[in-house]
Amino acid sequence: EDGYDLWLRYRPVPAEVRGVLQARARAIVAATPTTPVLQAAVAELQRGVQGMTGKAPALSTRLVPGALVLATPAQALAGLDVPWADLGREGWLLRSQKLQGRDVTVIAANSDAGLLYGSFAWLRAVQTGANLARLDQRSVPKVGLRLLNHWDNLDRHVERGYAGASLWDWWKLPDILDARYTDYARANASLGINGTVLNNVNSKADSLTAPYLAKAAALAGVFRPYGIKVYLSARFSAPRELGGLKTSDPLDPAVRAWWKAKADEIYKTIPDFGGFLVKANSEGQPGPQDYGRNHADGANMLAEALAPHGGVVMWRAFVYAPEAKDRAAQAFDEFQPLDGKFAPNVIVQVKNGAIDFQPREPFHPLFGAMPKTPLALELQITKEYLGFATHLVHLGPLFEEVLQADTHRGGTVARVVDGSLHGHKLTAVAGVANIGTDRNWSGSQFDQANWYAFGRMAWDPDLKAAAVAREWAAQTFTNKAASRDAIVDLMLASREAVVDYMTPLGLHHLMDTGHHYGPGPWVNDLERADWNPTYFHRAARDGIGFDRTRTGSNAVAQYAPALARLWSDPRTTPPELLLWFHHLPWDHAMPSGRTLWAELIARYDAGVASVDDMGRRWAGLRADIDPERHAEVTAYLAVQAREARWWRDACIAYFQSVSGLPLPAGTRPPAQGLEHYKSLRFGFAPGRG
Ligand code: BDP
Repeated sequence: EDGYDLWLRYRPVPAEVRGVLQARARAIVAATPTTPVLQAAVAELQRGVQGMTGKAPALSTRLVPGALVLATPAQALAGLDVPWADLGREGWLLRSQKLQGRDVTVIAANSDAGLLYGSFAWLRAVQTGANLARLDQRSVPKVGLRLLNHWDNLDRHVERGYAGASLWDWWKLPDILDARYTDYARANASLGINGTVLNNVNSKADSLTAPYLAKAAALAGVFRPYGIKVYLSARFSAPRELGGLKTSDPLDPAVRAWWKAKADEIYKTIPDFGGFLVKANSEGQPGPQDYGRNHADGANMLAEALAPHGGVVMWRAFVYAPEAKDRAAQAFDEFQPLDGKFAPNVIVQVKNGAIDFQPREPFHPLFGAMPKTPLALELQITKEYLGFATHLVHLGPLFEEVLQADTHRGGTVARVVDGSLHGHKLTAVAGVANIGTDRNWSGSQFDQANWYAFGRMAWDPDLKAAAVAREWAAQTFTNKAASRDAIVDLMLASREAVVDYMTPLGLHHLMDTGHHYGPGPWVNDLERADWNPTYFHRAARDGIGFDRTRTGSNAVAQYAPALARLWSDPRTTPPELLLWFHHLPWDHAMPSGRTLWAELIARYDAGVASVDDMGRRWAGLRADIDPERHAEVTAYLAVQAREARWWRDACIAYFQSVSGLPLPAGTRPPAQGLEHYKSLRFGFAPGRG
C-alpha cells in the first residue's frame, strides 16, 4: 500500500459482501460496438469488480439477471423509464430495479461520458458500502468545465509542486506514453474532472510550437476516452516570440491573424482542444497593457481566434502592480469596470480570495460584482501556503467556506460560479493541481483527499466537505464506520489548525520569502512592498492588522454594501477575519473576553494543540490502517507537530518584539529567541517560482 491506487483501490471485500456484489454484477450490458469512452467505463467496472470479488463480469448483449446495464436513450431498452431530460449532457442515474422481469442495476446517461461518470459512481457506492439492492441516485454536474491547472514547466519542474516532478515527460512525448497518463485520467474521470491545462500559467511560448502541440495531442489521445480535454496556457507575447512580429498588440491585425492561424493549427492537431488559460500583466508576464490595451482587448482577441472551433479563453484576474495602494483591491479595480466587455467565450478566472491562496481569506470581492461576465473559481489544491505536502491540511472545509460564502448580491459564491445567479451557461471551476511523479501522486497520502475534494466539489459545489471526506476515507482507508469517522474528524479539524498555528484572526501572508513554507513575519526588505509580510500584518507598537476600512485602503467597499457595512466595524467582523480588515490596538477586547494580544497567543496555542490531537487520533487508528501508510502518516504528523510549534514560537517572538508586551500569565515562552528564527535559511525548497 504505497498510495498509488488512490481511492480506486478495489481491494477484496469480505466474503459476505462478495456474494452480494457478484449477484449485482453478473454481466455488463452495453451498446455495441462500444466507443472508446464506453470501453473505458466497461473496463473500469470490470477492473473494480475483479479487484473486489476476484471475478470480472463479462460484457453481454443479453439482459441477464444481476446485470449492470449501461443505458442511453439511443438503445431504447424496453421497459426502461428514465427522466432523460433531467440528466443533461454529463449527468447519470443509478438504480436497482426490475427490467423485463430481471433484477438489474441501471446506469443511465445521455452520453458515454455520463455512463463513465455513472460507472465510477456505482464503484464509489460499492466501496462506500451502499445497499446495492436499493440504489436510487442521480447527479448532474452544476459546473460545465471542471479543470485541473498544472503549473508544470517543460523541464518537468512544477511551480508550487511538492509531489515530485511533472507527470508530463515532454522529452519522450509524443512517442512514449507512460502508463501513468491513463491512471491519471481514470482518477480524474472518477471525480468528473473533464479538462486539464497542461502547462504553467507562467508559460513558455514553446508550448504553442508544432513539436509541443504534437506532444500535447498525444496526451489528449490518452485522456479522450476519459472525457478529458486538454487546454494550454498561452503566452501573450507568442506572436513576437514565435511569429517574428514586431508587436503582440491585441488590436494589431497581423497579431490577430497570427492567433487565428495558430488556433487553426492547434485544432488540426487536437480537434477537441479546450482552449487557452492566460496569465497576463501579472507578476511580470506579458499582456495587453504592454500596448496600452486592457484585459478585455487581450482576452477577446484570443476568443475570436478560438470561437470558430468552440474553444474558450480563461483569462485570469490574479493581477497586482507595485504601485497599488492595497494589493487586495487591485484585481477588482482592474476587472470590475470591464464587466460586460468580454466576448461570450471568455470566462474570467478568479482566485478564491483577493490575495493569494492563504490559509484563510474572505471570498474574492469580484464574485457577484460582475454580473455580465462568467466567472470561474480558481482554487489551489497544491498547498503552497499551507505546509506543502508535509502538513496534513484537508482543504474541503476551505473550499466549502468559499463556495457557501454569501456575496450579499443575491446568492453564494457557488451560485455565481455555477452560473445560476446571473444566467451564464459558460461555467468553470479550476484547481491548481497537487499531482506529480511521487508514487502516491500528491506528495502525501492525505493530500490525495484534496484532489478528491476538489473534483467532487467542482462537480457539485454544494456538496458538504464532511460528506466528501467520508467518501474519500472509506474508499482510501477503511469502511469501518468508527475509524472512517475518526479519520474524517481529523481531516475536518486540520484546516482550522493550520489557520491557528500560521495566520490566526485574519492575518495573512506571514510566510517566509520565496518558499512560503515557514514563518517570516519580520520580512520587510523585499523589492516590492506587497511581497513583505510586514505590509500585510502592519504590526507596530500601536496594534496589528491591515485597515481596509474607510480610514485605510477601503478595500472593504468592494463588497456588497450590506457586507461592507458588517465588515467595516470590528464588532460585527467575524474574529477569523478581524485583522484582514482592521488595524486594532493590542488591548482591543475580543468576544472571548481576552485582549487581542492574549487572543492571538491563545490561537497559536490552539493550533499547536490541535495538531497534537490529530497525532493522537491517528495513533488510535493503527489497528485499522495498513502499517505502511499508517507509519508514513505518523511520521508526517510528527514533523507537523514540531513545525506548528516553530510557527507559533517564531510568530509570538516576533509580535512580542513589536508589541513590547509581556506574555500573558501561563504562556509558554518561545523555545528560542527571535534572532534564531530569523537566522534560519532554506535553500533548495521545492516548487519555487
Ligand atoms: C502565486 C505563486 C506563483 C504563481 C502565482 C499565480 O506564488 O508561483 O505564479 O501565484 O497564481 O501563488 O500566477
